[in-house]
Formats: sequence, structure tokens, C-alpha cells
Amino acid sequence: MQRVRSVCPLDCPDTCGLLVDVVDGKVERVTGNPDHPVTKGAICHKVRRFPERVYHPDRLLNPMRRTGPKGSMQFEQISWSEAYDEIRRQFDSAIDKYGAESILPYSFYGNMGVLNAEGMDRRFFHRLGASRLERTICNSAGAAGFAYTMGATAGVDPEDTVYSQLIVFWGCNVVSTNMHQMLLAEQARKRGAKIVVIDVHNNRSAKWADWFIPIRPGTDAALALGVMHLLIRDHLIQEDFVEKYTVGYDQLKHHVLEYTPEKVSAITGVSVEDLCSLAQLYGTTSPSFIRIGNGLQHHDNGGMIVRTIACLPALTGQWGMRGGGALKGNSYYAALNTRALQRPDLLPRPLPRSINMNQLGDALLKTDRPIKVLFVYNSNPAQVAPDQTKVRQGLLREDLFTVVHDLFLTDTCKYADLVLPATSHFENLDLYKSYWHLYLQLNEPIIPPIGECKSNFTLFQELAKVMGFTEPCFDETEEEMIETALHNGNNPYLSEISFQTLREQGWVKLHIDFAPGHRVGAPTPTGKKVALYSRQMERAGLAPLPAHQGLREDDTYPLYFTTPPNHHFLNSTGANVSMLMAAERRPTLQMHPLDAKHRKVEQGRLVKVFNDRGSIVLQADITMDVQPGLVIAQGLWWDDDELGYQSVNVLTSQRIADMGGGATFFSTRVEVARL
Ligand SMILES: Nc1nc2c(c(=O)[nH]1)N[C@H]1C(S)=C(S)[C@@H](COP(=O)(O)OP(=O)(O)OC[C@H]3O[C@@H](n4cnc5c(=O)[nH]c(N)nc54)[C@H](O)[C@@H]3O)O[C@H]1N2
Ligand SMILES: Nc1nc2c(c(=O)[nH]1)N[C@H]1C(S)=C(S)[C@@H](COP(=O)(O)OP(=O)(O)OC[C@H]3O[C@@H](n4cnc5c(=O)[nH]c(N)nc54)[C@H](O)[C@@H]3O)O[C@H]1N2
Ligand code: SF4
Ligand SMILES: [Mo]
Repeated sequence: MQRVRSVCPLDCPDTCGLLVDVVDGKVERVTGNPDHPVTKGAICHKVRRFPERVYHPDRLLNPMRRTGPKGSMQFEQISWSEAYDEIRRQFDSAIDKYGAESILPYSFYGNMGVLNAEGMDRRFFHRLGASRLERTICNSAGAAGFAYTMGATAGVDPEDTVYSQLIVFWGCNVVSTNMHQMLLAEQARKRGAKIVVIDVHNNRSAKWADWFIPIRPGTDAALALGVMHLLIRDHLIQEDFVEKYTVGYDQLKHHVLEYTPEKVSAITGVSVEDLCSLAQLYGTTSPSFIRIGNGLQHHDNGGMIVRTIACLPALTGQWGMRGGGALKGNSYYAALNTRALQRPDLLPRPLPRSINMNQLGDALLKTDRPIKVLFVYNSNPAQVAPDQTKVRQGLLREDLFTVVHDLFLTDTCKYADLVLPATSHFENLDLYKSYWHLYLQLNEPIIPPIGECKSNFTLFQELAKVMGFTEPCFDETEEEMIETALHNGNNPYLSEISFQTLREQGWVKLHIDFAPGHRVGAPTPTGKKVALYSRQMERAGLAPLPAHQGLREDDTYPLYFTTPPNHHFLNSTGANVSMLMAAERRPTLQMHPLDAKHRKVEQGRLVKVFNDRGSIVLQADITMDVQPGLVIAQGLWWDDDELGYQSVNVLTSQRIADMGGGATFFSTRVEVARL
């Protein structure tokens, strides 16, 4: 037996360091690496189950070609060279008749490795001149909002949060989605910290917290403005800090007068008493830390909500303190040399059009400048993209050629003309950064590729040859590409980090000087002042001051419908692993007893959940964990024909958030009827 280092490849902030037991060339056991400074030996159930996933009987082992109608899952095995010939033929024909823009790559972070998620693939599609994809499905509204206030998507070092005395998890279900932040908060709690969760439902994190504040969906900016109103009224502002490091305080002070406790309570559903206690607690506790989640920015007004919350730490001078501040994401610090890595200079001029991935359905269905070839990898759009009926109508088009590269026959593969088998990360070399902690990690292959699987890196390198691309960048090795990516002269935090040091040590912490003196001197990493009033937003046609803006989905349907991730799946990954499915039991709809009674719905019975976009069947779970007027379905399950189950994204909309082209999954409205 060999025990070797690895890295978790999943789209999860924790990016854990793993230890893997390999016996006779097979992955036997996966555990957390006890030496990794953040992982500290603890990992989630999802990844402990990885051996089951890697050797799953359904794992794709060979390329396959569709033999039945689209949607029928009928395929025949073919060779890689037949697959490449077919792709070349389809690319050539599309380019000939419609131009290279008629080809659309569709990918996300099913594997977070830099080379396999945003390396060789980008070079290939840039050189091809394909349509560009705006990768906006996850955090782009919130990232844009945070950056308007703070200059960049850069928060504090999460390891410092053990020193916090107050921790607010705001729209962030850490117990399920960021477990090491929960463990750090536990340490802070032992030192006397209080933990507050602000969420639309009583989720796992709310149950674990010291104080749960339920709030109506999409109203968090109003709550934050109410807190500001009270901080100012009760003289809890750190005037020195505000004067030195912020702009627009005078305008803000005047502006928040209108957000009286009564008004804020009416908008948010948070009682005046709770609002006052929250403001008092936040205004008098230091250091205080806010972890801003993804949940509250999957809304029409998600950018503004995050932009508004991000103003709070500056008002109480938190950025100056170890354990104080906020964190939405930390991707800014690990910025690699993307120009060298992805080679945007290979793009033709004028630049090809770009398509927002949240509007895949419309993009596939439009008839002028149509998409003729769709190339999917690292993503499962038939399940994760909004307005699923339209996505699938598009995927069913007879004149669309679809290639899907994945480890499994996902619901997206149902519609594929060609399915290509992908390696797992245990079979690849790659570089991993985290969007939360501050370590870069190297993942080395520990088993050979299974069956005829190829990594994304190899696939796109070989496709470049198939297409006759002769640029030397298509001959680079993985090691060379990692070295290239690490050489970013514009990023001081990467200095002295090389492939070699990563290979020797496994991980290296980014060189960021978080010393208090440094942080006080520059509250935002770009050295700018915190924008309480944002001229940048004004120029972009947005309200320059924080504000509450209502949700846009019309109220023909009475219930809000929120569909956050569940505990045991990672988006739709793992939703075919039997142990994980068993742990989640089955897809349910949580509803409040009053809403259930009104509709004569009984516990455990099937209900139809519907709106203008479609309808799905779920099992009712009547619970006080949700507020009246809101129903919740957790997890992105695969289709289940036996249960008659289709995914929640049948009901979500392609509407775009206020900033960053973000998705609005959680601003959905529905009606529920008993079956
Ligand atoms: N177990 C598990 N872990 C995961 C994932 C997974 O699928 N499963 N997915 C990964 C990915 S890609 C991401 S982006 C992150 C997401 O993880 P988080 O950042 O935690 O975001 P969500 O879980 O989407 O939503 C967090 C909470 O916000 C709540 N919420 C919804 N609307 C509002 C609102 O208007 N106001 C407030 N205050 N709360 C609201 C949701 O109900 C949910 O409880 O998790 C990552 N980790
Ligand atoms: N209703 C609703 N919808 C949501 C969300 C929600 O909370 N509610 N969350 C949204 C968010 S935050 C996100 S980030 C997206 C996530 O959406 P996706 O990124 O599509 O996530 P997954 O469903 O995990 O699909 C990833 C796929 O990549 C495959 N894969 C893994 N590794 C590799 C590899 O190395 N190569 C190739 N070719 N494939 C690989 C996996 O097997 C899996 O099928 O979903 C979004 N959709
Ligand atoms: S999914 Fe997240 S918590 Fe689980 S092992 Fe991977 S990085 Fe760690
Ligand atoms: Mo995400």
C-alpha cells in the first residue's frame, strides 16, 4: 500500500488536501490530509465516497456515438480516432456554412484544476474562434457587488477567523458548503465568539448557530441598511476609520435615514427587536467577521445585496483587525497569469460574440446566427442551468451537434451525439487554487487513466492537432503550463511559488502580508478606499449608494421557491452515487404547515410544483424550518423516470441579476398543488 497526497477537485471553497491509500494501483481509501493547515485531516462524506465514484460501474470508459433518437440514451462504442474524425467533420462543416461562432463551448468547474478547467480548453476554443462563454452561473453577481465596494474579490484570511468574537454567516450554509469555515468558527466559539446565521430557512448551519435570524428572500440589503441606520443613530460608527479609509460616508449617512427599523422590519420580516439586537451586537463586538454566501446573490438584486453587506465592516473599523472583516471570495489573491495560460491573443478580431451561460436555453433556440455545435465539459447543463425545458428543447434540435466530455452518462449526455470519457483527477496532473483559503496545491496523478479516459488537457491538446493548429502553445506539457501560470509579474502574492516548490511541499501559502499595520494602511487590496458611495457604479448606470431593490419575478405565483445545494451532493455531482443518494433519501419540497394546510397537502404526499415555465413532482415535507410563503427544494438531483422526478431547474428563470450577468435561481415563484 502507498499513501499519497492528492487535492479535492470539486467546486467547493475548502479545496482540501487529501491523503489517498493506493493498493495494487487502485484507490482504496480517501481521507483528509492531517498536515494540511486548513484541512487538518477532516473531509466531507462526498469525497470519502470517491473510490465508489472512480470505480463506479457506470463510469464512462470509451467514446460513444448516438444510435437512437436524441434523449433515448442509445449509444454504440467507437474509437477515439473515429470520434476525432467526426468532430473535425462537424467543426469544418459548421465553420464553412455559419462561421466558427456557430460553435459554443459550455463548461464550468466540475473539476477545479487550472489546466483542466481553464487552460488548454481556452487556448483551443480561442484559436478556433468559437463563441465565448460568460461563466456566470455561480458567484458573478456577488463578486461584482463585493468588488464595487472593496475594489476586488478579496477578503480576509479565513484562518484568522479563529480570533473573531462575532461571526455572521449571511446566506451561507457553511455546515454543508464550507465545512472548514465551520470548524474555524467552532474554535472561535470556544474563545467566546457568538455565531449568527441569517438565512431564508432553518438549515443545518442555522441549527448549529447561536442565533438564527430568518429573513424573506432577496431582502438582505434592507436588513444591512437597517443595521447601518442604527449604527449611525446609536453612535457605533468608528469615525476615525471611516474618515481615513472610506468615501461617501456623508451621503450614506443621509441616505440610510429612510431605512427605519419599522420600514426594514416590514420589508425583511425580521422583528424590530431582532434588528436592534443585531445592530447592537455588530456595533459593539470586535473583531467581527461576516462570511457572505452564494445563496443571497442568486437573486435579481444579488449584486446590490452583497455590495451593501460589504459596507458594514468598514463602518465599525473591522478591516484593521485580525479576525475582523468579511469574505465573499478570495480569488483575487491567487490570480494566475491568465494571458499566458489561456492565450486570449489567439482569438480572432473582431472578437467572437459572447453568450451568457445562464441563457443557454434561449441561445440554443434562436434561429439567427444559430449555434450548430455545442461542446460540453466540466458541467451538466441539462440539470444545472436555469429554465431547463428550454435548455432541453435546444438540446433536442436535430440540427445541433453536441459533444459531451464527462465521467458519467449525465442527463446532458442523453442529448449528445458524441460522448467522450473523462479521467478523474486521480489520473491527472494539475494545479489547484481555492476561492476561500490561501494555499496553492499541486495534484499529481496517482493511478493511470482508467479505460480509454482522457483528461480535458489531453483532449484539447489532441483536438488542436486534429484541427491542424500548429502554434507551439499546443505542445506545452502540463508542467510547463503550470510554470507559465505561476509566473504572473503583476501578482506579488505568487512570488517565489514554483512548480518545484509545489511538488516538494504539496501546497504553498500565498505571500500576503495581513499584518495589522499593513491592513490598516490599505483596507482594500488595491489600495483604494472602501466605496460607500461608488462612482464606478454611478458610471455603470447603477445606484451609487447601497439600496434595497425588490425582486422582479411577478407575483402571479404566490410562493417563493429557493433551491440551494444539499449536504451530500456537489451541485449535480455525486447524485448518482448510491451511498450519497441514500443519505439524501429523495427530492422533497419543504413547506410551512400554513401553506400546506391551505392547499390540503399532507406530509409525505406527492405535490405538483409549477409556474409558467413548467411543473415538477416532489414529496411534501411539512416543516416549521421554512417560513410561510416560501418553499424549498434542496439539491440538484438527476432525472428519475421511476419516481417521475425532474430537476428543480424546470422552474427557474434565465433572467439575469443586477450585476455580473449572474444567475437568479433563488428569485423564482411557484404554486403548489396536491396530486
Ligand atoms: N454540500 C455541498 N457543498 C457545496 C456545494 C454543493 O452543491 N453541496 N456547492 C458548492 C458551490 S458551487 C457553491 S457556489 C457553494 C454555495 O454555498 P453557499 O455559499 O452556502 O450558498 P448556497 O448553499 O447556495 O446558499 C446558502 C444559503 O442561502 C440561503 N438563501 C437563499 N436566498 C437567500 C436570501 O435572499 N437571503 C439569505 N440571507 N439567504 C438566502 C439558502 O437557502 C441557503 O441556505 O457551495 C459549494 N459547496
Ligand atoms: N437550482 C439551482 N441551480 C444551480 C445551483 C443552485 O443552487 N440551484 N447552483 C449553481 C451553481 S452555484 C453552480 S457552481 C452550478 C454548477 O454546475 P456544474 O458546474 O455543471 O456542476 P455539476 O453538476 O457538479 O457538474 C459538473 C460535471 O463535470 C463533470 N466532471 C468532473 N470532472 C471532470 C473532468 O475532469 N472533465 C470533464 N470533462 N468533466 C468532469 C462531473 O462528472 C459533472 O457531471 O450549478 C448552478 N445551478
Ligand atoms: S468537497 Fe469540499 S469539504 Fe469535501 S473534500 Fe472537497 S474541498 Fe473538502
Ligand atoms: Mo457555485
